Amino acid sequence: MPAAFPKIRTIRYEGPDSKNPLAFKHYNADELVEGKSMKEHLRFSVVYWHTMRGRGGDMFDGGSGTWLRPWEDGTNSLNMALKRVPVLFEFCEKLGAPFYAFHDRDVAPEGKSLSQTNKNLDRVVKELKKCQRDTGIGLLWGTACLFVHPRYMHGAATSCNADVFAYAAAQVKKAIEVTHDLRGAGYVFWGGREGYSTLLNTDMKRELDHLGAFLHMAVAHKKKIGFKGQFYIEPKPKEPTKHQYDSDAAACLNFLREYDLLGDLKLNIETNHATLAGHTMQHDLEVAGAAGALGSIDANTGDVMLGWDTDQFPTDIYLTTQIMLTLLKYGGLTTGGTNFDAKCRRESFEPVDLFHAHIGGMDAFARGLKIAAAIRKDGRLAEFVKNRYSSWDSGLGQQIEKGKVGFKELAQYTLKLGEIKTNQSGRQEFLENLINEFI
Ligand code: XLS
Ligand code: NI
Ligand code: NI
Repeated sequence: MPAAFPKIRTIRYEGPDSKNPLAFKHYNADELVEGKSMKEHLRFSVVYWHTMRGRGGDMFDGGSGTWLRPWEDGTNSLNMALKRVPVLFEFCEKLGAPFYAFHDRDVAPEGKSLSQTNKNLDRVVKELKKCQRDTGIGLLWGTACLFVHPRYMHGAATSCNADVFAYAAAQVKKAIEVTHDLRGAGYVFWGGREGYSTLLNTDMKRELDHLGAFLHMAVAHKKKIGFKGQFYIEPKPKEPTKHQYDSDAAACLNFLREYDLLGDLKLNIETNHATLAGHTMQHDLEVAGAAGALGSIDANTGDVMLGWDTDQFPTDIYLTTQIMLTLLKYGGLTTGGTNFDAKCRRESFEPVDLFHAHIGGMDAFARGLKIAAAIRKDGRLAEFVKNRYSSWDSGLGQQIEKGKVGFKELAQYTLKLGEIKTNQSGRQEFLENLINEFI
């Protein structure tokens, strides 16, 4: 098969002074940061859905794609699905991305029946396996598309229709099996339409119970087939439904705790989803990290002026610095990765734009990583935070943390102490300036 990107050679690191748009200025795969290579820290991943399947439609007239993809023949056939596989791997290889991620229906088309669909998937998985073997590129995570087909109009595991729940279970069973077969490092549950458009027709409690039961079945199947990859749940508050049940990191954690699933799933946090929920990415990462559930990230960004999931490539150094500060604080990515759930703008319609987009995202994360490491090495930020809480390190604070005192003792203490005199400045502006020293 002829190369899909014949004019593009392997993207190399040329350093910050390079003016070559097809070179990395900051991402230097083997460079060590805090004793680990950038490649290991960042574990970049390319998504099949935007990179291979997107057409460049938009929110206004979603149907009209603009993207030029010379290797596409205009069909959603099995044959085309097979031809697309080496294109993805050529792209990842030239980019130097060690991983990719997919939904079952991105890689292979639905057939006339579920068994035909499964056969299509098996055929393409064979091809994916071969390409993985030839290139050394691995599967970061697989997932099932439970939101495009009209059968899922009311949701999948939270559908009002039990047959739809069963269909979704059959689909996810297969998707976990092929992810296992491809040695995927993880499997993601993103509740495509698990939510509601109106409460007037919705039994929320029943739907949540069904979602809990569904995930328990998935965990049981994972154990049964011996899949060792990490399960993740991906928060998102809205779009396509008015309200998605996995609305943010805190809601997901509460759900997992309530249904006794906290030991089995971590979170895959996406920037644009966090901002749609009214949080920063760093906020949701901190929430997940504090609960020991920080698993993986979907790297993208929204547009501050637009209220939907625009899935743009991240280029903001402040954003990537904050992300990397929190990731490093919680020990970094292990099974997870930096998965570019992002797409080119509709006007960026040439194949080379895919390279510009990913190179920019990888460089932004490499800079974020280096800046975060420098801030940590400098130590002033951490020291400030530590000192801010110093009243808890000894005396009364320590006794409270150890659970040695109650309201009675605290009231006695306070009556003796009188008014608080010891509050210190929060120094927000000072700290913002400090971060800017490193940007
Ligand atoms: C959609 C989600 C989706 C998941 C995978 O907004 O980000 O792409 O990452 O199903
Ligand atoms: Ni995502
Ligand atoms: Ni998204």
